[in-house]
Amino acid sequence: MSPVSFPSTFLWGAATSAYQIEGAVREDGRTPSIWDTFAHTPGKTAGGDHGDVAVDHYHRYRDDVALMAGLGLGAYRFSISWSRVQPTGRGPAVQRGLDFYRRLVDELLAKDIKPAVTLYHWDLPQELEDAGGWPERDTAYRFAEYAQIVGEALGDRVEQWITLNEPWCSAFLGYGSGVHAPGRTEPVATLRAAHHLNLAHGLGAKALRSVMPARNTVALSLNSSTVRPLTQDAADLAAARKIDDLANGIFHGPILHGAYPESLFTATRQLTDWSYVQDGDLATINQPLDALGLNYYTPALVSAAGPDHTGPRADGHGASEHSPWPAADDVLFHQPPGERTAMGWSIDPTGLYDLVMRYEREVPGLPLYITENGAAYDDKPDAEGRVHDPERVAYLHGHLAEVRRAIADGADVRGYYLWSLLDNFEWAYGYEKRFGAVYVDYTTLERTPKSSAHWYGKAARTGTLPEVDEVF
Ligand code: IFM
Repeated sequence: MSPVSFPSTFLWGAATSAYQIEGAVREDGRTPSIWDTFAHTPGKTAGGDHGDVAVDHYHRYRDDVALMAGLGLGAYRFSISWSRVQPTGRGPAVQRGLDFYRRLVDELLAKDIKPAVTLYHWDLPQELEDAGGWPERDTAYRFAEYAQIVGEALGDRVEQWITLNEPWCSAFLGYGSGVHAPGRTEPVATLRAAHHLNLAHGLGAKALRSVMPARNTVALSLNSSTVRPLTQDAADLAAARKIDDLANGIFHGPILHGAYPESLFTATRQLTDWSYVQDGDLATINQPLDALGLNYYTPALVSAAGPDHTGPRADGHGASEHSPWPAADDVLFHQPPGERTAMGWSIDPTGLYDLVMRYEREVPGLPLYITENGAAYDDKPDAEGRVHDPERVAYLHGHLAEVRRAIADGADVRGYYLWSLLDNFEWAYGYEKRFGAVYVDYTTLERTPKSSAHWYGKAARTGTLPEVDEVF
């Protein structure tokens, strides 16, 4: 295989999120988020796992930054815990909470690692959920207030800003299938939540810009799906179109183009009249963006279910008798052929290429970042304590090569954030699924870079992908 080189300005990063790594859930004024509540509810996470300690990044952040610096990474994407900053989800900020992020950013800058802040990675303050959560409009205004506070505190030293991470998961898994916090299973609330997350993005972007230097960039990260029809039959194409609207159009439509797809309204008409979309909302949501973040893991393969189908409609988003997809009982999800990761997700790097090229065409001129990509495997240390993860190296190589192909074909992809820097709390799967390039021993919390970390570090330092079988 020939070497694959990237532009010299390409950003090589790693990503994490607050609840998945920080721990210290009761320190310095932090209060419970919906994930604290959910994870402590029996039966909601594998093994009853929770983020109380997680990988203790709150206390070990200096070591974690040093690890990144040692590998040669140029950027780090992390999220802010809202309830560390505003324990009730409203009102004045707790400076001790903000101070943690000031220290983290200073540490990153001192090591020449560019910080990228995500404001919301799924951990809504519990008090806001008690007031109705994302299905309620007020949550979007609360988010704007929070965005302004964080923008004021860190806008002088953080240039890259991301409002929301994967709002699809917040809405569809949190309020639809209930496999994520807050665990509600209400189809209409799912669509209301999606709209209010969109509104929060627009209001948040405006709030950030009102307090930050103009050089800073504002984006959001979407887990945009590559949705493939099982066949080219009209019914399967219609099924793919419906899922594309519910996965992509519901966010990209208003955010990038200022309108929801008409076909989305048609498909969900039996559930809702969308009257919660108020005058002026679409203009607010349709803020100019400086970049778009794409998170990609696996494509979706769908077909029409047929009137008599009664079997499972599994879509790889966790076990629930409730579908995350409102008004889509007529759609079936299929396991794509080929190899899978430990999540059961099929490995298809061309899905990333297709996604990038789609958005290059849909929003030409808008810089793109891969803000998450990676894989879970059942990693274990060998007798010498080393962790070899050739499958992850192959996964990263395959996907990065497709990013490079997209760049060669004209896509403006500026950077890539590996998910994830460290093994961490994988939501409903608890600590069972390891996504890290760095292995964490959950008894001692000791960190050991896996071979993929060394492989990726070399890619970052040289701007060229090492061979997949290079030994580290
Ligand atoms: O761990 C998650 C992350 O929080 C959001 N994107 C997908 C990852 C893997 O499931």
